[in-house]
Amino acid sequence: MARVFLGLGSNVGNRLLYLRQAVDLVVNIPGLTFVTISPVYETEPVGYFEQSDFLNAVAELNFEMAPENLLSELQEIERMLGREREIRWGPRTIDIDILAIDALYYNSPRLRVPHPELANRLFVLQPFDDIAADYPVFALGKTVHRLLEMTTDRSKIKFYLSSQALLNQPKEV
Ligand code: A4P
Ligand code: MG
Repeated sequence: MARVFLGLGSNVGNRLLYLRQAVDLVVNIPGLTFVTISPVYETEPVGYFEQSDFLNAVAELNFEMAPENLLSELQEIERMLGREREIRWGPRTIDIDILAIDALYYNSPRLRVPHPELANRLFVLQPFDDIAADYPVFALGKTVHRLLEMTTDRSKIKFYLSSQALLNQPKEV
């Protein structure tokens, strides 16, 4: 059984609904069990600025499968939630990134673990710190909390919703 942390982000349409649906689909992947999820933060876009603010959260799960199979499952969920979006809005209703898996360092053309941008993103590190401050990201030689203290990302993020309120959100509108 391995421990995995996933980063979830949405900035199109009903962002909270997409987050809620993504969590629901993720926890139903066979071989995966839900452990916890962080609060939701509203975050200004990092990288390219001509887009709306994101809602971001980090989830912890246990799983038993090959990392690339997990990625395939997550990409299938992105497609499922994205399909609706393609009709209505254009790109990016939900993004699911694998942030870290136990002490694994993994580097293939399809998958890099830990996520290469992990240390540079406040919108990941703050929710990650909320649920697993002491988790050692071995490949980076530091705990999540230390990475949060050290990051140079100064983009704006603000608390948006508790994890309990997220889990109590309706899964449909
Ligand atoms: N891939 C490699 N490693 C991983 C991993 N650890 N987890 C590959 C997930 N995927 C991984 O991802 C592109 C390819 O990365 C995949 O085919 C997979 O094989 P994608 O999700 O299809 O495309 P993307 O997300 O547009 O690209 P990228 O480079 O992953 O972007 P990011 O890093 O996900 O950033 N600002 C705020 N505030 N909040 C956000 O959530 N997100 C982004 C997207 C930009 N700015 C943001 C946010
Ligand atoms: Mg991505």
